[in-house]
Amino acid sequence: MNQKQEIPANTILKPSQFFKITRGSMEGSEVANSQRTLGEMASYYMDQAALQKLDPNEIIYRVQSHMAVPEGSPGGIYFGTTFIKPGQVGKEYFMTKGHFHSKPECGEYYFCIKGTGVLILMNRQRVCRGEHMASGTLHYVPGETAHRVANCGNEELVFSACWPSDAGHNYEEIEKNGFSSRLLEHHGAAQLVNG
Ligand code: PAN
Ligand code: ZN
Repeated sequence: MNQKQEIPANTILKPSQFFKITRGSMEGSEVANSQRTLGEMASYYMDQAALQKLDPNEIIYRVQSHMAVPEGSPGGIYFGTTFIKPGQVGKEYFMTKGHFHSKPECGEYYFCIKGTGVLILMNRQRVCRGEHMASGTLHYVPGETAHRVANCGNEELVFSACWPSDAGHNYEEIEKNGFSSRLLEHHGAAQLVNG
């Protein structure tokens, strides 16, 4: 997929990959797609009784990505868009799994295309903070910081990201210990709450 044919000097190529700015969607032969269902993320949510009433096959979020170099290559960068459905498991908003990077010092940019949400950041001391996301917000995720996004709006939340090709994803730590705070609905508003 990533093997490029030799291109004669001075050729001006037609674009082959596309990023639809207003929608965040990506198109092109090199765009990869993945998705996460509620069932795959069951252990991530607090309210297991509420979870049992929902369809485990429901897709909570999907990711499109363009990874121009093999995974793990030093010096490259990746680009992707995440689409998170609106919804809740009990009081907890639909969210991504969240992760530290396997190469923990690697940072990342997130920027919001549409919808509203909160970027939840947790440092190595397990202290969390949030940043509001809405169309046009730009977020820098520093190294050594776990990151997760929750959709607290009524429409799909779409954000794009750019990260180093050798950052990798360490999901295990979050799968085991979670984040120290959750984004919960309280009287109609989103709040970060310990637990
Ligand atoms: C993003 C995330 C994407 C999905 O591209 O991978 O939003 O979230 P999870 O990977 O936590 O399921 C990113 O942070 N890349 O490094
Ligand atoms: Zn990341």
